[in-house]
Amino acid sequence: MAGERKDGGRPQWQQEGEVATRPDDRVRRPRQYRVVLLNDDYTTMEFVVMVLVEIFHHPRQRAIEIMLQVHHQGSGVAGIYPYAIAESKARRVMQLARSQGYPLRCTLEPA
Ligand code: TYC
Repeated sequence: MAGERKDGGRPQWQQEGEVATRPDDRVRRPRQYRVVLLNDDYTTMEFVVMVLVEIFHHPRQRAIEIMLQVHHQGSGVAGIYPYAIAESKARRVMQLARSQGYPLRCTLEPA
């Protein structure tokens, strides 16, 4: 019959008699976001290390490395999470910083 298709109109990855799986599982993975810490001249190194340990659960030695990366390079990745978690951690960092009088800032970047 004119216009009839053997594949029933299904996409190539879901032909008749085959299991319907996506060609690449990555398309189902929720998007991840980097929480990026920014350097400033006033927040103490110890406060940044404390934030990296308490909010991002890094071991102290790793927290010191990340803090020094931010201090020397201007920014550094504190962690990578789904959006809602990344946003919540970034908010907590800045609320805690403000409560102590520090200007520490962080931003989110698509990973
Ligand atoms: N540059 C700050 C200082 O010398 C330390 C610092 C590190 C501040 C990392 C912010 O995200 C930051 N006291």
